[in-house]
This record gives sequence, C-alpha cells and structure tokens, in this order.
Amino acid sequence: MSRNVTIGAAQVGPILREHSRGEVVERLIALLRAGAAKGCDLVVFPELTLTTFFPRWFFQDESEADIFFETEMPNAATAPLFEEAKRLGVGFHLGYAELTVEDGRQRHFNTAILVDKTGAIVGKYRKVHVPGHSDDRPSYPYQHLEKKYFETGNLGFPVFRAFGGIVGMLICNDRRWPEAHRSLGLQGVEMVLVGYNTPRHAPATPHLDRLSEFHNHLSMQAGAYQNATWVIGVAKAGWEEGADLIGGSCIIAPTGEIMAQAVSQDDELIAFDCDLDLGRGLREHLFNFADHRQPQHYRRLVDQTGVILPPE
Ligand code: ING
Repeated sequence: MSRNVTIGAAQVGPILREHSRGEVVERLIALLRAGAAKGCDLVVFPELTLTTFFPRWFFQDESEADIFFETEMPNAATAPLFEEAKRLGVGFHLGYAELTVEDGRQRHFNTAILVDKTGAIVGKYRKVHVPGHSDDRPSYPYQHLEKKYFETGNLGFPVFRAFGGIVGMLICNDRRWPEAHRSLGLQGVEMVLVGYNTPRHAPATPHLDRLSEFHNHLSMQAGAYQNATWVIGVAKAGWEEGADLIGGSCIIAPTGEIMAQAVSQDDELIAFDCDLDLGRGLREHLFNFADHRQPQHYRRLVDQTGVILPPE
C-alpha cells in the first residue's frame, strides 16, 4: 500500500514592517484553510514567515532587531494558528526568528518547526548556512545582515518520523549546499521542507541576478533527485520593503520533476499528493549506496585525492 501525504506549499506575499503578527497570522490561517480544502495533511510556510525580512536593515543596537524574534512558540500571536491547525487536523511547518536562552545566555537563531496534526511541535531545525554579512553596507539598496542577527544553527541536520515518513528541514541558503541535502539523504529522508526569502538582486553578485530563479530550482531539484526525496520549496515572495523577492514555490518529486509551482508573487497555496514510496524505489536501484559506492574503493580514491588545495 503506498504511503501518500498531500502537501501544501503556502507561499506568502510581501510582509511589510508595519504588518502586525496578528495580521500575518490571519493570512497564514487563510492559507492553512485553503490547504485543508485541498485535502492537505501538511502545509509548509516560508522562512521567517511572521515578519518582514528584517535582516535587510542595519540596526546599530542588535536589541532593536529583537522585536522581530519570538521568545516562545507557540505564543499569543501564533496560538490561533496552532489552534486552527488542530481543529482542521492539518500539520504545518513554520519558519521564524527564535530568541531563546541556552547555556545561560541569549541565543538568536533562524528557526523552523514541524507541527503535527494534533498541534504538537515534533521537530525543530536551526539554519546552519547563515549567508550575507555582519558589517553595515549602506551603499547597498538593501542589505543581507543575517550574520549580524543569527548564530549558526546548533541542532545539526535532524530528521523526524512524522506524517507517515521521514521528514527533514532546511532553511533558504542551506538549499544551495549539496552537503545539507546529503546530510538528510544519508538518514533516509523522504520529504525536505525548505522555506526561503531570496531577493532577485544580490548586491554582491549582480551578474547572477538573471539566474536567481534558475539557481533556486536547480538547487532543490538536484537535492531531490540526488537524495531520492521530495523537496517542498516555499517562498516569501514579491516586492517587500524595496526588495524584489522571487517566488517559484514548488513541490519537487524524488525524480527531480517539479510537480506543482506557484504562478504568483503573493499568498498562494499549491498542493500535491506525494507518494513517499517513489523515493524508496530510486534508493533501491539507481541510488543504491551499498551496491554502487563500494566504500573500500571510494575511500581509497578519496584518500588519494583527498588533498584540498588552498586557494591561489
Ligand atoms: N537568502 C538568500 C538565499 O540563499 C542569497 C541569500 C541571495 C544567496 C541571493 C545567494 C544569492 O536564497 C537567504 N535568506 O538565505
């Protein structure tokens, strides 16, 4: 009997600085309901879904940025989302800025959680590949100060048994790094959930702007195919506080094919009924690690060529 999970990718349009958490949660609840109406078991929201992408601004005093963080989850603002999800019997993935105390000190993470159909948090991931810069670059039309506001995630690349399969999470820049997908793939992941906020124009690499959508899908389709897993990529999209964020939210099969894709730059729910056993077939044949990798030979080759030459 196949193991099907109907997944909704809930793309979110621009969130402005003036939008309250309550206003945003109302939009998320509308998307959750749209997913329930399409029979979704799980609805995936983007990275940093509760606020505007605040790392585009330089705050001299980092505590000024703390207003964009959540100190508890759920909390008063997000409780309605958890309650509605439980009432509808739909799970969800939520990206948000996490401010917590660990090892006796304040910690700031770019975080994503997995919530099951009972409203319980069953998984958490903290972004490992924190891009951008920490210094003020006022000459840029908008900045990318994630390195100033977030620490490197300290939870590794965990997978979770949920929704009848094995689920992993990545956040935005993580999706560009093969090791991130591979770390989940080597644990047998069957669904990778990835929220992202990606500006079309990257001030540091303007020559790549024309490829922003291509690189977005290339990264996730490769991750899906080479690890025989479903990948659900969900954007915060549209013209947000002077930055043009790409959309292109999509549901990608383990074959690497895009099975559903958003067509707007705004709030939009796309859904697909995902057969988790599709990946199992690829892992048993095409990507049978034990059969085709033969560690004793591979290890020798890597040892022979294992020297990583320093840049010139
Ligand atoms: N955003 C971007 C991303 O990796 C970026 C950062 C933009 C990298 C453009 C390269 C080019 O999609 C986040 N939030 O990681």
